[in-house]
Amino acid sequence: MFVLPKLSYSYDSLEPYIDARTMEIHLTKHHQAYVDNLNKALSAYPELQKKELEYLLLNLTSLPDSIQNGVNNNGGGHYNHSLFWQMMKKDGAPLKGLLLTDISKKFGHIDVLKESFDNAAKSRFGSGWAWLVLNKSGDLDIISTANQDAPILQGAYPLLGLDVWEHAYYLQYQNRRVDYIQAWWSVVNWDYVQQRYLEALGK
Ligand code: MN3
Repeated sequence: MFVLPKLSYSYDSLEPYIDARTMEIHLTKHHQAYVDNLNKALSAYPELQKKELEYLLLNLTSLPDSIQNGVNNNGGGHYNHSLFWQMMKKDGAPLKGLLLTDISKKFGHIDVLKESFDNAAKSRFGSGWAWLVLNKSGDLDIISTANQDAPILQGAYPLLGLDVWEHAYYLQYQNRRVDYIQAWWSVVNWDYVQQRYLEALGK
């Protein structure tokens, strides 16, 4: 059975950028629903309940037809959000080190990466995510995914992701997605992003 992860910080830690009530509802209602519905989808398949989440997502088409959508949506939701919570923290340090060097090589400057990421987040129609990933060629790349599709479905390894579903910002920002995106940069946990990058490179 899959379980809701615990936050390593309190609901109000990310204020004033993301308010406590949004964090609480996002984790305990939205993320919890993905976990519950994933478990429900797998309830008739004890052998699948023992698999890792990544295995289930990467082998969707080998799962029983009747649960493929449920596992994609709810398994993807559980996967994406479990990363998302760790990708944020209060008073995170600015990015430095190898990832900053490689971003500068690839994009010219971290501000260019942010602009490109912002565009992916702003232009995602409806619900979805923006991501900084290592794509399947092993290059740093910006992508956007619809709904709860996980980046690993397209062979991309997620380094940093932003939830742009309305439930992630509507209480505080209403329809102002752009203001939410701008504020969110203040709570990015670059140490964690860097750690994921080094792990992906085997360093
Ligand atoms: Mn969400």
